[in-house]
Amino acid sequence: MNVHTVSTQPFSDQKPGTSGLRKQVPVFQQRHYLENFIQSIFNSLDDYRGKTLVLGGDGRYYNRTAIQTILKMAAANGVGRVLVGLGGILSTPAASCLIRKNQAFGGIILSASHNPGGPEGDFGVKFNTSNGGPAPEKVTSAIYEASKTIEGYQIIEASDIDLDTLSIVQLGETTVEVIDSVADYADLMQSLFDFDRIRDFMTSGKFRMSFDALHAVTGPYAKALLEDRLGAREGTVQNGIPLEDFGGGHPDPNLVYAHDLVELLFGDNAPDFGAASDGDGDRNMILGRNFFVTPSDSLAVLAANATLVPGYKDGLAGVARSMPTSAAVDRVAEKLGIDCYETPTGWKFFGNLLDVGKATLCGEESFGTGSNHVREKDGLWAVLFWLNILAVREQSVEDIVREHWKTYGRNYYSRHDYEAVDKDSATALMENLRSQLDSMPGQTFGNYEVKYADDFSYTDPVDGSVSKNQGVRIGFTDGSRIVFRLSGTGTQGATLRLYLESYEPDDASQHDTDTQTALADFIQIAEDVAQIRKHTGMDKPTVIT
Ligand code: G16
Repeated sequence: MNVHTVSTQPFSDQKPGTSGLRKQVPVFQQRHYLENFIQSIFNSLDDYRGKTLVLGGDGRYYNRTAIQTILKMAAANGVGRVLVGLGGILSTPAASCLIRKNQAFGGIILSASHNPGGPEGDFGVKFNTSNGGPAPEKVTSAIYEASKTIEGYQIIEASDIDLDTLSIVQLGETTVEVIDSVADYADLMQSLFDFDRIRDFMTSGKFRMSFDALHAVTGPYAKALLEDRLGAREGTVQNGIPLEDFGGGHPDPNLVYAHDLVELLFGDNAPDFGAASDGDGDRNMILGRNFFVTPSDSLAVLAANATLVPGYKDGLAGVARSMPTSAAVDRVAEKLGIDCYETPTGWKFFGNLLDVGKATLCGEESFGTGSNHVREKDGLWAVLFWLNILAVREQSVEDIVREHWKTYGRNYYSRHDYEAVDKDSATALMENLRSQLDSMPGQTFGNYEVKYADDFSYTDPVDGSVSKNQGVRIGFTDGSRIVFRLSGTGTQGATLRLYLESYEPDDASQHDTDTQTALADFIQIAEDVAQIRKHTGMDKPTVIT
């Protein structure tokens, strides 16, 4: 085998963020940039030689090039077997499923998630560990440390392999298997949900749905599951062919970027159910006819209805949500008498809770929901969960959510994003907020009294690790809340996220207010305490979800 050690110099910017290393494509195209990071992953691990690695990505620009390089580096570094998705395609949850099923030591997933793709768009590399989940902070820190001192990387000289044919080939001592990207994942879904019942419902003539894959990775998965296995009419899956630039769109399933689906569901003769997923298939948006389900409410509804679904019929061990996610699921947990955990933003923080069985369902306001079936959030899983509930309850999405609010109360919730803000200005805004925290408790703003104000810190209940500075929270005595944090996934400047939440108890007459109107007082308080306009130079958010 022809192994070369190529001399290189460290790059100073290879610190993984909320979800892997995400940069603009030209950054990854710099000489040795990708190779340095991949070698740093291998250098930070022990005990992987001779074992299995899962490899694939969301099909965005640079996916195929990177896969060929990584295969040759895996061979040079002594990986025993690499499972790579056909065409280089693997959704993030499918990769997690494969890692677990094949007892792989980990997976490398190539994706910048919901960020746009194409030659000027974003690219990313995530490393997942043997439980199938995103590498925890201690692993990403070790990779970063390795990237700061790297002097060379190893690669074999070999021809590119054919990624478009199911095959088993040798690359040096390493076996490379090009595998079906969809089958194992689809089988796992079929083991969790009542496919017979969903199929009957889907073909009953009483129900119509539309799924928008946004030209990203879920197209082939959604077609196989919804149209082939569940009998949805052909054409249910829109934009189902993954494209390198996602058709020029922004593969983020929210009200702004999935606008075609939103228009359809809010238009005349709308279908009963609409859903979309993101670049790498881990996010989801759920819509009913003329109705948007917030991700926080979606998590709460899934938790409250879990026993209707075969895979969860025995109930939930516990639930978990990220700190900025609304407390809607907390109220369900309280009623069910199960624990509810509040973690920092980032799916990696759910890993330990899922591994030791403290939580069964997890969710985030950023359109992520999932369970212990894999160790990633899972867009299509959430869609199938909703379909299973709809098939059993035979009510509209809106009726199900309204009944939920009647039982548990409504957590009005919204997120305001200020994108591409100057980094120093964003840091100054956060510092200014932090400097006010000690004096805030007891202060009143209009009708609201501050109960607590802090910078969220989390101690993992399983391994005791502590994660500090995870977002500034200002909580009021009536249960309302404002949270500020800077995104860890953006690639241009800084993105300020402002999360707003207010609680209206179980009086249905109070559940019809427009969300931004219901939150208007808190939007103003946020401006007063953080001086967002002054610091960002913007007079309104760039995205409201
Ligand atoms: C990633 C993480 C999520 C997180 C989200 C938002 O999602 O996996 O756990 O909630 O980023 O992060 P931020 O607010 O820091 O931008 P994805 O779908 O981009 O992998």
